[in-house]
This record gives sequence, structure tokens and C-alpha cells, in this order.
Amino acid sequence: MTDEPLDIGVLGYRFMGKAHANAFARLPMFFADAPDLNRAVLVGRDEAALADAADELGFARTATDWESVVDEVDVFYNLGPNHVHAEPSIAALEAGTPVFCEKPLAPGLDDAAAMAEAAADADVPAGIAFNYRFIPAIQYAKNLIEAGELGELRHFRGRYLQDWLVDPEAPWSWRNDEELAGSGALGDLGAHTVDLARFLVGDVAAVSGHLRTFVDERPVDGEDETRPVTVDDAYSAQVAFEDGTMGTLEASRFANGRKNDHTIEIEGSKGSLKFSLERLNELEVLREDSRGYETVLVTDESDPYIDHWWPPGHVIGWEHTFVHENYEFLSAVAEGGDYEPSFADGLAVQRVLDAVERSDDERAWIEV
Ligand code: SOE
Repeated sequence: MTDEPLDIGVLGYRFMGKAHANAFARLPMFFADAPDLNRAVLVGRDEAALADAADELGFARTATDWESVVDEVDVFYNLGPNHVHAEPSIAALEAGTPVFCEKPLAPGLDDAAAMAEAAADADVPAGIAFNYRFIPAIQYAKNLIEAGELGELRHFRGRYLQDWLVDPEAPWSWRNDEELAGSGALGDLGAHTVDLARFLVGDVAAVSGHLRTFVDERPVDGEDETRPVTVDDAYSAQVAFEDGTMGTLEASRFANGRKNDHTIEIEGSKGSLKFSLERLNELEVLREDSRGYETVLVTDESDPYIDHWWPPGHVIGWEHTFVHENYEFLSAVAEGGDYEPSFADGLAVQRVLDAVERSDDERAWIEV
């Protein structure tokens, strides 16, 4: 257990940089037993944008070379695009620095395996930012399943629907490029659903997948050119879990009208549950012998993390999931404990994503 403040170095300062910096700022006020933190250094390439971001996000200094940072901070956060997850994270772990990396672990299986190997060799926490595990309603669901309230699980249905690419004129980004992202909706959104499937049901044995790209080139912001889209816009998959549960997964960036709709449905021999990220404080529960679903508002102080926030019914939001995962990860770093989801979990998810892609290529079921 260390009492010294943890110096945090963060690579990446856009959407995820802000989500995690907000979490660092909330921790001292709402999680009194969280380790003390210094937002020590923010890493990026564009010095002007980096300086503005450091001011906005509260970092003491900036650096344009992660190599000089990974062995001098107490914790290294890799919040960059997927193609920069491997090298800096492995270098940090080889220097004995704990790492927290955004999802998916890597663009592809080889890099993910190298990251997981480096984490296994290092004797420090290496976490992956599957933040939806840290929604109180999802942890309430896991507790119901583990208490046997659903009986023997029969079906898992996971769906992550957005519509930000429906417009063919929506600009090209790294998320549309196979070299930079690895995959599209599959890795960006499907990774979350596969992680929740593993968290709530268990490991996946085999998949049968289908990927589709609806718009195959997009305009580049500020330039008079287009670039090809080389990843999926949507995926769907059938899943056979190792415990016999049947699964169906899908994700799309073209689901008109769905903004950030991550839904989970599980049916078992004794009961069922339904969850939607757009109503993330609620869990729909069907218990044995009841006539229909009950809506449980998961905001009691006895519910996970709620006692750190507000009285019952004063609902929490998307950003609170980042506070929860950072509390658990940074506490594990300070106390020398373990953290899940780890890089091993990130690799397990990557194996499923890779199997979905191979299944689509081969038009056949693929063992994970
Ligand atoms: C995609 O738009 C995205 O930002 C994902 O990358 C995040 O992981 C997800 O939480 C929200 O949507």
C-alpha cells in the first residue's frame, strides 16, 4: 500500500482522455478511500492541442514522447487509438509500470497476445477499460445470476446500436481504417458486448459471424479527398457459450435513431433480465412464479457504488462508470492487488472478435 500520491501519465486527450480525467477529478470528492493522484503528464503529438488539453484536463505538464514517460510515472494510461495500444503499453509493463488501456486491447490478435504476455510477465496491474462492467445495474444482474435467481442460463442477447455513420458524408476517421482500428463496429462496440457476455455468462466456445460495410469511402475533414472504409459498419454473430447457453450479438453504426443503445437480455430456467444503457439505472427482472417483468431502480445505497453518490432515485450517468472503474484500478495499484478486467480478459475478448472475422471470411462456425 502506498501513501504517496500516484503520478499518472496519460497518452491521448480527446474523448476518452476527457472521460478518464473527469473520473480522476471526481475520485477525491466521492471516493474518500481512493488513492491520492497527480495528473502528472499528458502525452500527445500536436504540441498546441496538447497544451490546451493539459490546461482543460488539469495535467501538470505535457510530453510528445511516451518513451520518456512510461518508466517515470506510477501509472500509465493508454487512451490513444487502437493502433497505438501495444508498443507504449508493453514498454510501460516492461518498466514495471501498471497500465490501464482503452478497449479493444489491440487492432488484432497478435498485438493483443503480446500485450497480455507482457502483463503476465510484469508483476503489476494491467487493466482494460470495459467500463460497462461497472454499472450498478450490471453488477446487480451478475449478483442475481450468481445467486441462482435465473436458474440455468439458456439465452444471451447483446446489441450495441449507434447511428453516427448513417450519413455517407460523415467524415472518415481512424475508426474506419483496418490498419489503425483493426475492425469497425465489431471491435469498437462488439468488444463491450463480448466482455459483458463473459462477465455475466462465461467464456465463448464458438461463433458464426457476419460483417457488412455499407459505405466504402468517406470524405476527409478539411481536405478535398475521400478515403476508403476498410472495416465493418455492422456485425452480427451467433454464439455458443462453453456452458451451453445460446447467444446472439450485433452492433451497428447505421442503426438510425439509436444513439448509444447497448442492450443485454438473458433468459434462464427460473428467470430473466433485460438491461439498456439508455436506461442504465434500471434492470428489468422476471423472477420465478412472477407474471411479468419488474423494473428495479438500482440506486439504493446497498447497490454497488451508489453509497458514494446520492440518495435513492438520484440517478447516475455514463460518466460515473469511468469513476467506478478508475477507483477499482487505482486502488489495486496502490494496494498491490489484482484488477479485472485484465489484459487476459482483453485477450479473451480479442479471440472472440478474431473468430467472428474468420467465421465471416469462411462462412462457417469457428471455434474460439
Ligand atoms: C464509439 O462511438 C464509442 O465512443 C466507443 O468507442 C466507446 O467505447 C463506447 O463506450 C461509446 O461509443
